[in-house]
Amino acid sequence: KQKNNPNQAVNEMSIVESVPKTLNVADIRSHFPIFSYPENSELVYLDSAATTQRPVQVLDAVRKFNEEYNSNIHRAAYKMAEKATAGYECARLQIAQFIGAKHAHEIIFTRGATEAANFVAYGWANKFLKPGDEILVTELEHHSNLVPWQMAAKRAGAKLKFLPFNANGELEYEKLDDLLTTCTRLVAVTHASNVLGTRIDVKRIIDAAHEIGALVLVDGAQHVPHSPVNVQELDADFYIFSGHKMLGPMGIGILYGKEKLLDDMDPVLFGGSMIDDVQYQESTWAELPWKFEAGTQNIPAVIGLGAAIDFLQEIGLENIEKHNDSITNYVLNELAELDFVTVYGPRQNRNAVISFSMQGIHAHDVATFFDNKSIAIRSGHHCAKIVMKKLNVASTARASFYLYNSIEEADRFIEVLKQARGYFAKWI
Ligand code: C6P
Repeated sequence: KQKNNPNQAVNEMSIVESVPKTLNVADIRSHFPIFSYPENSELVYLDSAATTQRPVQVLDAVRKFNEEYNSNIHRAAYKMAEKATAGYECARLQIAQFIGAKHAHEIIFTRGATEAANFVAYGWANKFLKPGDEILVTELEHHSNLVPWQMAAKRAGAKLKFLPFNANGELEYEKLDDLLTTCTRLVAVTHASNVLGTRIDVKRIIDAAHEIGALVLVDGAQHVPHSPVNVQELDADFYIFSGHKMLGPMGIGILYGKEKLLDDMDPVLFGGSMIDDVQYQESTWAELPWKFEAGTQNIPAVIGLGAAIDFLQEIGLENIEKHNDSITNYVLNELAELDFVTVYGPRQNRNAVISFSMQGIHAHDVATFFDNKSIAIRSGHHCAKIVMKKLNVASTARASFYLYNSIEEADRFIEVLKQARGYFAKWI
């Protein structure tokens, strides 16, 4: 079932009256075929921080490309390939506008946020990082915005330093002044923690880093799907995120970089499409953005990501943020009543990602119990082992909510949590 205008849903009251609503969840859900698939009739999907579901508009855009104009871009003289090229480049422009970039050529397509971080770690750090230089990361980073910097620091003989978080899950911003030195070349920081939900004041970090001449890479993988972002207002030097966490297809991500920085960087992948000229022993590189896009790209995924952005914009990121905040507050209030649950992360100013432990029960057992009740949550270290070490746990269970989750689903989550307590009681 395809509705034409998801925007109609905005600001309508939903079925549950007790919580302020900004989205009509039932209407939103009707755009997501996965929820009407018979096998998923009971599904409560609470793992959107890992990957989001896709609306029919995105699936259609990908299918249309494959069925109607599948062809390679930038290299053919026939109309169908021109259409594919136009779709691909329009999506780039759309993404540039979506995150407030100055130029479309500052948007580089990658496989995901992970590959985008690695592009900077190889293309920028390999070229500019010297022995004795410093990179500052935070203890909240996902491995994708940590391990590339560990490796880059090792390759260059540079030092990796950490901005800690406190017991509340907030960064200790007051330590920035001490940690940023004249040797700091790059700060790599997440915009929102995928474990604790903490929203980071990246503007404060960017301003402090720029004062001493360091660059800042922001990992927006958990921020872009949930809140508006403007890379120029932030003055971020690099900004990375993944399409599949924002209703788009898998296998597509974005590296945003300021024009001058991308121009100065070396390409990371070499081959077709990224050259200007090729001689027997030497080659020169195409201009931005193509210098970084070697080989045939994931063209349908780019076009699908464009459709995902259309969908998000029709609903409005502000409305999505309000909806997520209201569900998060609701669940946190309910959890606060349960003495057998430990919730990690700040109480306020946080994303709809709720990591928790149940007294005496392993996180994987909790997740399996939920799965048996058709509720999909994640358990494990969430690719953030430093966070786990700091919390002194091996793993947590994690429920994450998005625009298609309802208060009824939140209630079901709480109800099953209570059932789990009863079920496991005999072993505790
Ligand atoms: N976090 C999660 O369940 P990729 O895999 O490249 O699309 O995204 C990596 C990534 C980078 N930064 C942050 C903050 C992330 O949360 C993620 C992906 C998923 O939390 C999978 S581990």
